[in-house]
Amino acid sequence: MGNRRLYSGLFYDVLLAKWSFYGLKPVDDPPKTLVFMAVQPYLGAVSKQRNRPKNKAPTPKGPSAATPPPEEKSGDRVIEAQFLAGATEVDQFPPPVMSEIAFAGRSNVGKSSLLNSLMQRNGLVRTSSTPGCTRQISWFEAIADDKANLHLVDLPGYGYAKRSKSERKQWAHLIESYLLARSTLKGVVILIDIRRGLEEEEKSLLELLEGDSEVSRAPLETVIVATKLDKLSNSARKPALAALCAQVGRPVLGYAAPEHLGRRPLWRKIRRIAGVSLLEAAPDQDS
Ligand SMILES: Nc1nc2c(ncn2[C@@H]2O[C@H](COP(=O)(O)OP(=O)(O)O)[C@@H](O)[C@H]2O)c(=O)[nH]1
Ligand SMILES: [Mg+2]
Repeated sequence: MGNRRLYSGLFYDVLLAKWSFYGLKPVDDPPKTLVFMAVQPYLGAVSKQRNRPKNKAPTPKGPSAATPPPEEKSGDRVIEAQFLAGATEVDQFPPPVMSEIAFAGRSNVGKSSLLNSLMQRNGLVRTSSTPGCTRQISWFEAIADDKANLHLVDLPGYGYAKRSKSERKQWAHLIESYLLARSTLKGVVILIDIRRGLEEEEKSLLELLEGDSEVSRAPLETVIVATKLDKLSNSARKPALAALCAQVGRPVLGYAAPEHLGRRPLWRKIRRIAGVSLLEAAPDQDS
């Protein structure tokens, strides 16, 4: 600022000197502040020029510099998720209009938490520390940032000892009607608590899906996910996953819902199974 005043003072003196050189005298002495205002834009340009670091080109101006690059749509981010329908009876099933991926596992295995984590929503699927709360099949819709649409289906938990025999029978009928006959069902994710390993219920579920039961739908893929990985120490995780892998005789994906650990590989896998993958060539990475 001091410099600017000095410059404007000098400019004023030069102006007066020029006038007197031509034998002129200013009729009205122009006030110094007016002269300062007149020369200020030039002084600004001079000081900007002086402050610019050497060897650095001036930043280009214009619309291209102001517009940020378009956001990359990886298909991994869920931009919309909602509850679609619930059914406790077969005749309440919604019409089969979109590829579906079902999630099965014993009560308290972490199914609701994993679904919330996958859909990147807190509390969309009700979680509970009391086993056996969910008695209905629930359909959810998740739309990814590349507009891919997936229907995720939460199956009621099994293996809850306090259920009556008739309730178990009703459960089996509901589940079997869905798993064996749903025309849009493309894959089933079976959740197993990493600390419990494979138990009778999971074995019979695999048998139901892959055995010679009478099915009226296309063949589907099964995915095994080990939940609550964070309950094990870092060093115990790998051996536990390897042991479960050997037990089920196929690859196992690990998951820890609180940290969303394992989300991306599972999300990409179910997208591929549902036939809405844009990422065939992209390698699976942990999130
Ligand atoms: N530490 C940990 N707790 C979990 C995880 N997933 C679920 N839980 C907890 O386990 C309990 C049952 O989870 P929920 O998702 O309701 O299980 P669901 O009955 O299979 O649907 C809840 O208290 C959750 O907070 C996980 O990955 N890590
Ligand atoms: Mg649940």
